[in-house]
Amino acid sequence: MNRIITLDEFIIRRQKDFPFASGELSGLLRDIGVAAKVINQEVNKAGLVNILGMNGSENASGEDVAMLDVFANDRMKEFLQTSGECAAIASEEEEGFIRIDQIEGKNSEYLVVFDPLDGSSNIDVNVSIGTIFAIYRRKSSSNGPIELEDFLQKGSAQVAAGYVLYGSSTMLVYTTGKGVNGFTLDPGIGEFCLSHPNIRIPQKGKYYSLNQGYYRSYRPGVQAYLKHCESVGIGLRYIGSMVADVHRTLIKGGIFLYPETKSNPEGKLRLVYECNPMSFLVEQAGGIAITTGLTRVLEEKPTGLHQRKTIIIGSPDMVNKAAGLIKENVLVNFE
Ligand code: P6P
Repeated sequence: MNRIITLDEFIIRRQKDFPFASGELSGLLRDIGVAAKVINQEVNKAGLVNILGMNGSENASGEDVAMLDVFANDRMKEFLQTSGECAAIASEEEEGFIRIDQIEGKNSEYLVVFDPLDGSSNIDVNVSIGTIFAIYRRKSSSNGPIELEDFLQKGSAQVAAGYVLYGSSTMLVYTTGKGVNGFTLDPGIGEFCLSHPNIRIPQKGKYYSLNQGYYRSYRPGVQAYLKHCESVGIGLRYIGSMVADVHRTLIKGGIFLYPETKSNPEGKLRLVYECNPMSFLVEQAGGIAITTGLTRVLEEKPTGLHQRKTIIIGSPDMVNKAAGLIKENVLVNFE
């Protein structure tokens, strides 16, 4: 039986990949791992305590906020603000970014962006939800304050990205740009243990994943791809929780799409908090992530923290097929 490798042990071992690493990035990843365990505790008993349901407020994107969203957001902020390893954070649940007072002598270069609980509309019906995070290095001079522009870097500038999936088991999957590794939480010892080393996305998969209910509002190229899937017997799997849908796509192969719709003409998912971290992970596992404009997601320059972006992400053969049909249909009028 192979020896258990915990997340902490793995992070420390991999620190040698960063010759000039001061241990800050390792510390940040460990802090996120602890926050994930605390959030997991609450998610797992959400049905038992009065933490389900909406808390009556709206987030920066004008969406109803669930009580568990607030709990997860508070925990992520608490662990990151006290970690001493990051200079500022930005949450999908908050309007703006939050500067962190540096501990005496510390001058951290790292920024963390996160969606504390993605898919929270599924909480009340016990469907998998997730936390998404990404880490950047500040661009502005370390003598001055963190600026908004530090958070509006292209996704290609991400130093690390990952997600926690609160599902049938709780998994943490992350990359620091040297491949993708997955860890499953062992509740018996309270540790994330290496369960999916060096994840590689299959060249193609059996499922496509998008909200079929919006078919009529998709552009002709996207509709052509859905017709292609139907003609060759590719099945539809859609959970409605990005972390769960992208995780299945990463492990089994497949394609996840959130194209523009009449109600979300720029797409629904946020570039900074959702599209960029997932695109970094999937590319690191050998997959492709593009917009419906056929541009690489990681090369899109964010114009704002809450900017939305279309996304087509997954197995190379399937994303390339979708891109080909979009290209062929680009001149067809979008009525
Ligand atoms: P729709 C969840 O609300 C979310 O932000 C993502 O996790 C998910 O992929 C998407 O929205 C689902 O959106 O419009 O299909 O309900």
